[in-house]
Amino acid sequence: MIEASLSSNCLIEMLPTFAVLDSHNERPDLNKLSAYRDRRFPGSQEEFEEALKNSTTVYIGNMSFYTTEEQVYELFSRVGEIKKMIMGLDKNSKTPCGFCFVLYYSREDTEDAVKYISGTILDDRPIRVDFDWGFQEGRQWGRGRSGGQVRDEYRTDYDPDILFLFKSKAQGGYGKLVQRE
Ligand code: GTA
Repeated sequence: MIEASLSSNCLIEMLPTFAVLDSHNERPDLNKLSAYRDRRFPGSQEEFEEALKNSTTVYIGNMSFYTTEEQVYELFSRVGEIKKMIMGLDKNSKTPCGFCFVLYYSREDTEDAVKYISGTILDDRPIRVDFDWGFQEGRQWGRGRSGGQVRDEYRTDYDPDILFLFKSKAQGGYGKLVQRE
């Protein structure tokens, strides 16, 4: 079990999270390995589920845009040795846009990352750790029309972390589509 720790770069609070969180409302979903279905997965639902069962890759969502690779490495290497880490980037600005993929060597470490790290606070945000079917070139880019993650375009709550998506701070950190209303 990971212990709570406070370091200069990274504030981590362990929460008792033992279930996968739903990708829409971030509530635990006890029946599924992942509530998320990648619409670009090149296969059937059965193949997708099989890939999730065997995968050694996790997706991390709801990250601060300011969290660094070093911070992610520091947290996720607590459950096992990391093979590779890929920060999610805005496809236009090429800057971090709130997600990341971590690839482990072992399935056990992958499961521990989902079990023990999902729901912890990293840079003041509860991160979501989800099983992933496997990283492929291209998946590091946000798929939203504005370049970032799709979810940020539909966000209806205020999020100070996404201020820099907009030209002026006065515009605030609501989702892009919400702002146009
Ligand atoms: N393993 O939960 C995930 C996950 N997410 C959210 C993204 N990725 C994920 N991988 C795993 N688990 O490689 C991966 C994608 C891609 C990269 C960037 O991260 O496979 P993206 O977020 O920009 O695009 O992905 P994606 O995932 O194709 O967008 P999608 O599925 O349309 O929507 C994602 C979320 O946005 C939804 O779950 C929902 O919360 C929100 N959303 C989408 N449409 C609406 C809408 N109309 N109204 C409100 N919310 C919406």
